Amino acid sequence: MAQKLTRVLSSEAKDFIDKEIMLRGWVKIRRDHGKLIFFDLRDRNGIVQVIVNPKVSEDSYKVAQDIRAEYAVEVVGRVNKRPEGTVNKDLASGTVEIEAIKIKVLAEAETLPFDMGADDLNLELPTLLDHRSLTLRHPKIQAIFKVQAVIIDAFREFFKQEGFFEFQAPSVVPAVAEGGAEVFAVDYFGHKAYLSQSPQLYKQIVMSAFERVFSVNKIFRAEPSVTTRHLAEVVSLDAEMAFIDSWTDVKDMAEQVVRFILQRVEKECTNELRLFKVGLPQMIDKTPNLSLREAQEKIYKIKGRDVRGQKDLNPEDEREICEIIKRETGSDFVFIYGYPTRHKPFYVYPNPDEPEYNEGMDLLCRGLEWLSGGRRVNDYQQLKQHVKLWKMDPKKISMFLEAFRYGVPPEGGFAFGAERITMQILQLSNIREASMFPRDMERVDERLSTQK
Ligand code: AMO
Repeated sequence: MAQKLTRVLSSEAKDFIDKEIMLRGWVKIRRDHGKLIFFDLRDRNGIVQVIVNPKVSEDSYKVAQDIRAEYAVEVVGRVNKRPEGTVNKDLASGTVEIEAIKIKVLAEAETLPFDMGADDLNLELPTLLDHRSLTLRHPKIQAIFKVQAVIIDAFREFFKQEGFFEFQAPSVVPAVAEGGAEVFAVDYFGHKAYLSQSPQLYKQIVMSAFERVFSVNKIFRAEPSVTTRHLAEVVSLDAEMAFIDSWTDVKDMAEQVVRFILQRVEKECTNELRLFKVGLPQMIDKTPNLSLREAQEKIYKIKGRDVRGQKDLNPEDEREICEIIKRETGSDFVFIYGYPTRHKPFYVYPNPDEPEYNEGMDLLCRGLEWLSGGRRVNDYQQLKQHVKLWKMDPKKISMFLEAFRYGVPPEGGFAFGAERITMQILQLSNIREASMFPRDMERVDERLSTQK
């Protein structure tokens, strides 16, 4: 009996020249040239070309005549070096092709609702998302989530190296962490609860015990507006650190983690970046930082738009300040700090020299906010005072306050949205493309119910 071949992946085929191998995957495109049939076989790490020649295998030729796009197949074949001039530099397997000896259909596929074989899918966003189970198979769509996986993994790796402890925050919470009405209420065994807007309060409690903590959590925002940069469900990458000297320690840590993420994406996602024809955002030696008022002043002076005195930057301001900083310094990133204290959550630390402004910060990149954070109020008395000023009920937040009653050193932290970073790195025009199953005002997968 012939020995069963172990499966070889498409990208490894080039190591088996003149040998027989077995591949498994999906048929991407089939081209019938009469005397020969060609198809591209896609597996989890790439694509390889298969040639079916009736002179080599009559049976394979018969099977290949009937297979269509997205059939799952097993191919036993001989690895041949491609003739000079037919090498495909865009493929890891581009120097070889597989001459089919035996083809087995593992699963048939019905006719596709659209062409999956082209390099770009060119579908409208609703179609792309409605057919996620299919569109996720496309290499360019897969590239988005490969980049995202590297971003999240790099975030984890960086903080582990820095001695941060990973924790899980709850998703069902009794209170609103960030303020505002943008929350989803849930009926929790007859009590009112919410889907967490941010692990903020939990991460500060956990920090008070573990000193340095991070989490990768889902957060939920009932944003009533439909924009290209907001989702209702976000992967939030959070960190919090104790024993800081100043808010700038938090800023520097944020800068380091972004640098680390970009380095890993550059190293591990060359093909993905090439598919999207994008270069990584430029991070210079020291990322510029400006106070909100300095940023508004620059916008006024350079762009002639007077937004001085506004409590925050709007999307147009964010775009303009990034443009200005890019021109002045070459940096695609800029930190903006010092927001009006009373317009931000109660936990943000007011600047002791100018308490109307706080030590909160945002990191902007190419016109979009990537991250928010800053120093927090750690003094128990000051925190109690803030609770009062923000008109909160001290009893309702006493679990949080308890941590600070028993000695919490100066501390701070920040959070990124994983989809925002992915969207920006790949320069996607809509954040929904950077979420496998995006949630927004209009979308919750209606065709995924097990109810009768
Ligand atoms: P903030 O609300 O600014 O801060 O959120 C932090 C980061 O999360 C991402 N983000 C979103 N991404 C997509 N859609 C949304 N609706 C959305 N909302 C937020 C952004 C944003 O910069 N507790 C603070 C963080 C901290 O201070 O540690 C917070 O949640 O990238």
